[in-house]
Amino acid sequence: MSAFPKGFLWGGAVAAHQFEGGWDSDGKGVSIADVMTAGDHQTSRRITDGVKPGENYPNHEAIDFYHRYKGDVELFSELGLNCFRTSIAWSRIFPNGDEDQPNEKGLKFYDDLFDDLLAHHIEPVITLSHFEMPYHLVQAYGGWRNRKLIDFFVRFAKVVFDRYKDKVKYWMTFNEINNQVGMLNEWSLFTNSGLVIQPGEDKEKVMFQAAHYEAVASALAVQVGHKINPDFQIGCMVAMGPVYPATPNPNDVFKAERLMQMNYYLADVQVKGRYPRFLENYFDRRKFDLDITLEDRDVLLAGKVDYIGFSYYASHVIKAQADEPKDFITLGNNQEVKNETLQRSDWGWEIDPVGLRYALNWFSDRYDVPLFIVENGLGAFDKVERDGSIHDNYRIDYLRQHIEQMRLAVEVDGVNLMGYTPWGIIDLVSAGTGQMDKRYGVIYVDKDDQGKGSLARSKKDSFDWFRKVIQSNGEDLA
Ligand code: P53
Repeated sequence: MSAFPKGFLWGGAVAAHQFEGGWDSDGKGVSIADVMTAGDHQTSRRITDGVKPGENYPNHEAIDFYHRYKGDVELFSELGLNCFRTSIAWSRIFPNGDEDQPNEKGLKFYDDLFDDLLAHHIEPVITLSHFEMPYHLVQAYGGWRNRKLIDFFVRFAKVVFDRYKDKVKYWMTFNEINNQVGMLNEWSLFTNSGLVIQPGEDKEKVMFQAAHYEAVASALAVQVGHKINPDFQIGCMVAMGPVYPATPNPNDVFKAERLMQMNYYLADVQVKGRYPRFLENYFDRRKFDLDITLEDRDVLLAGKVDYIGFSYYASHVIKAQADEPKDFITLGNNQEVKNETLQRSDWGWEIDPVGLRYALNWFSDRYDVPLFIVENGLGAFDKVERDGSIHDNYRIDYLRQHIEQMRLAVEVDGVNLMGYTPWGIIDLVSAGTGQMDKRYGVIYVDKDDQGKGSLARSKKDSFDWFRKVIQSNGEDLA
């Protein structure tokens, strides 16, 4: 007997802008992902002022799923996935974001994709906004700093909920909505909210305002969605990286706890429908004077999500400073301490399977809603052997150890878990670095950081391994 319930969702996760390509096909507008260049280990991605000739934009072609999806869905089916998490590129449906009428060709693409998935008994799990808002909304409105974005988003949500109401049951509103809180850097402010901070602006205040409008938009979408189809399961999506204290010194312990409260306040807002007290107090003390109306508060309460979707890659360790500031802290503003008990990925992400069990328990204690692990995985270099095979034992080990912990959380801790969709089930463009060679997939794609390659797909060793895991409902991890 499996520890996992019957109907447990086993899938793979991707995001439109990281794998579709076809960035200007069939009327699609420019998205914020289309103006981000490729970076690497050393160099960050740059945000250009529109699409500029001569720059390398890895998302423009990505892995060309837009034109190859039928073959890829065949592979997903062979792998045995019973669900598949992707996102709808907002700029395919509303190319500029502020139109009254949607782009029919964009809608048609997802009709065809969802039909194809369903024909293969693969349930679509759909994120509405995954780092890909229309770029025009940045240029003309300043991104989510502007309250008007709520209407544009809700219009988009309503159109796709209506259109796909009989094809899609599982939804999420904003991908990793809390990255901007945890990192508070140029990249996260842009990818989460289309924010470009102007000289003299307080980025913290701008971020909290944008995140508030997003939370309101999410809550309105939840209400609209449930009206359109009461069977919809609509979740929030947060990035989870547990923060541990470096020592038992209570100052370290308290700092780690405060970082957790801060990093997950957007889960409070979306699951409980209200802000946590410490943050309300912080807004007051800082005199931010945010535009948070009484109506907004009603909307938040009336639009609580049905479940928490979250990503889990790594954990963090933090130490209090001698002159620790009393107030706002983000992980991004703090020196992280190396966790000597853990190994790191090639990109320096700490590999912590037990942290996944910790995370599941943390969410479970704090929020009484089902949980869904919608991203997890190891970004690594893969070597293609002369016969074309790829022996990615490191990836199998990573996934096995995480599934083992997930299983303990379900079996021993009684966590209510809906499913597991490892990230980048097919190799795709990294969000953080824009690289192709930071690979997560069990399906290899022949394309490198320079954009060269045939785009041919092939199976890694992890493909057969994961197929057996799914077939045995998580029992056979050998
Ligand atoms: P990449 C960290 C940094 C960048 C994106 O990340 C992240 C995270 C994890 O919190 O978010 C998610 O591609 C995101 C995906 C992304 C994946 O992590 O930088 O939802 O879009 O690709 C992995 O290795």
